[in-house]
Amino acid sequence: GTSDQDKAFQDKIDRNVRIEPRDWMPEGYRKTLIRQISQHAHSEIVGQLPEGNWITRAPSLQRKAILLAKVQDEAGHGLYLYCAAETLGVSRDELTEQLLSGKAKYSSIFNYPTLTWADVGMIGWLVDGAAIMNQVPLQRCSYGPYSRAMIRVCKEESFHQRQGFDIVRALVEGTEDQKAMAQDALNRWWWPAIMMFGPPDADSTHSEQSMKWGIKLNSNDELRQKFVDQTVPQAEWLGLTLPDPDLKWNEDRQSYDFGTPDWDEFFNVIKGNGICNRERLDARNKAWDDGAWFREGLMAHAEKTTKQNIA
Ligand code: FAQ
Repeated sequence: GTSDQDKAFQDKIDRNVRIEPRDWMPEGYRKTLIRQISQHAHSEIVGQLPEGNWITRAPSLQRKAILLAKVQDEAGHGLYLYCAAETLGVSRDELTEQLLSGKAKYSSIFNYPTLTWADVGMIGWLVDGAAIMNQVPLQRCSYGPYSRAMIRVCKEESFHQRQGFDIVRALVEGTEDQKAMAQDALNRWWWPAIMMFGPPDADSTHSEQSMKWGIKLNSNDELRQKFVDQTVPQAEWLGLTLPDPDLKWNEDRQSYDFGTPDWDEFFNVIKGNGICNRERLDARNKAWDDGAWFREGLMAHAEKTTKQNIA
C-alpha cells in the first residue's frame, strides 16, 4: 500500500475501529494474522490428542462424559479458527497441508505426553488456564472475525479450566498415592505451561509489530507473569508445590518472582524435536488419510446433486 493507506490503516487501529475482511489491510498485517490464527487453529486440533489418549480410561462415566465434551469443544475451536483464517484469503486445504507436512507451528505444549490421569487434570487447570490468560485480551484484538471467535472460545475454555481444576482437587483430597500422582504431573507440566506464552520479550520477533497492529494486546512476559500470579495461590490452596525454587512473593512489585524456564528445551520443541512431535504429526496424517474415502464420497455426492439441480 501507499504510505497514505498505511497511515490511514494505523489510524483506524489506534481509534479502536475493527478491521473486517473486505477492508484494505497491509500485506504484513494479513500475513501475521494468517500465521497466528492458523497456528492457533492447529493447536486446538493437535491439542485434542494428549487428552484424547485418556477418554477410554477415564476413571468414571461422569469424568468420561465431561472429557469427551471438552475434547469435542477443542475440535470446534479449531474449525471456528480455520474459518476466521479463511476470511483472509487462505484456503482450508492450504492450511491443512502446512500442518500435515510439519511446516506450520502449533503450540509447544502439545508435544508432551500424558502419562497418568492426573495429566488430564493438569492440562485443564494449567494449559487451559494459560490459554484463557492469552485469549481473553484477544477478544479485543483489531481483526473482527478473530476477536469475535475469541468470545465464544473463552467461554468454553473457562469450563475446561474448571473441569481440570476439579480433577486435581479430587486427587489431592484422595489417597496419598493419588496426591503424589497429582504432584508428579504438576512437576512435569508446570514449566511447559510457563513456556506456552512464547519466548521472552527480548527474543519475541513478532511482538512489537503485532502490538502496534492490535493483533496482540500484551507481551509474552506480561501474560506469563499474570499467569504465575493467578496460579500460585491455587497451587497453595490445593496443597501442591510448584517445582520452582526461585518462586517468591515480591512485596515491592506485588507480584511473584520466578525462575527462568529452559528456553533451549522450548526452541528444541518448536523445531520439531519434542518428546511427542513425531507422534502428533503421524496421528494427524493418519486421520487425514483414513478420512479420504469420506471426503471423496462427499464430493461425489455434491457433484451428483449439483448436476441434478441444473437438470
Ligand atoms: N509454541 O514472536 P513470537 C489452546 C513461535 S491454547 C510454538 O513471540 P507470536 C487451547 C512463534 O510462532 C494454545 N511456537 O510469536 C487448548 C514464532 O515462530 P514463527 C494456542 C511458539 O506469534 C487447550 C516464534 O516462536 N494458542 O490451544 C510458541 O507473536 C487444551 C517467535 O515468537 C494460541 O495460539 C509456542 N508456545 O506470539 C486446546 C493463541 N510461542 O511463527 C486443547 C494465539 C511462540 O515466526 C487443549 N497466539 N512460538 O515461525 C498467540 O497469542 C501468539 O501467537 C503467541 C506467540 C503468544 C503464542
